[in-house]
Amino acid sequence: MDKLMITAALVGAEVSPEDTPYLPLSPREIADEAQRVYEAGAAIVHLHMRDQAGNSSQNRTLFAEAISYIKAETDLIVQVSTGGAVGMTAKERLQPVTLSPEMASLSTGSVNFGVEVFSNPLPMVRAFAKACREYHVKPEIEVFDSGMVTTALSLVKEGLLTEPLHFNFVLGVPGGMAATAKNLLFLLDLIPVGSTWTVSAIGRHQLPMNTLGILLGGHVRTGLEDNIFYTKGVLAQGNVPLVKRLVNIAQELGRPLASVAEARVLLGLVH
Ligand code: KMH
Ligand code: ZN
Repeated sequence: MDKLMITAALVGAEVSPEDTPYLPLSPREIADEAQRVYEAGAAIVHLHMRDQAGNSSQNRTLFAEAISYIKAETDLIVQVSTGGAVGMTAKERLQPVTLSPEMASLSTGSVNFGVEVFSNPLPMVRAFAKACREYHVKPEIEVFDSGMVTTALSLVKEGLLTEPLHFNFVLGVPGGMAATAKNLLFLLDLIPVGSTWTVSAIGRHQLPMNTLGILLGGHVRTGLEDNIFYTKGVLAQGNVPLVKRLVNIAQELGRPLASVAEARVLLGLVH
């Protein structure tokens, strides 16, 4: 098995500061949280931004500020969100890609997202994949349902994505694929040999699916974007306790952690 890469999804778009007081909000707070998860063992940070009112924002300047702090203070791999929040326009969502971060998320299909729709029509997905190529950004393909793997493979045929692909299976979104072991195994059968993959899951599913990902030789994403609780009814006091718990589980299971330099090699970010 490869060494384990941990991604920390620090803030997300949907969690509200009223849900948890531990959400980092300003670029400075997000960068401070990035430094803490780096020290705890994360190799990648998945970034969303918030405006001064705490609402989700894809503003380029906010991303630029946070990324400049993170780069100055850590060696972390920065992965910006192109998902933003439900309802944002393609133009809004693409802004942080123009900063040429090392990675960006790329959702390859639409999905019901609770009572809303996270809309990713094919022409938009193609445009996002082209932008990633133009700005030399490695996409992480966000898979909420199995058709999104199929679409990613068709984008390889179209020349818009290049193998080896990196997938993130986001399980347990209400409207998307449920967070079950069977579903994860089914998805793993669909991806090309040589791909890397990580697993994220929402709420109480986060810990068991992350643990399964560690056991299966995949990689894991944790963080407040996906789950704000440490245990039932007990808030996680920031992203660090969630990262530290995975570091401990990996150690107990005999799976060594990838350094950030090793993660860059695993993801093909350096040659
Ligand atoms: N906020 C979700 C609608 C991504 O970052 O690319 C989309 C999302 C995925 O968070
Ligand atoms: Zn996200």
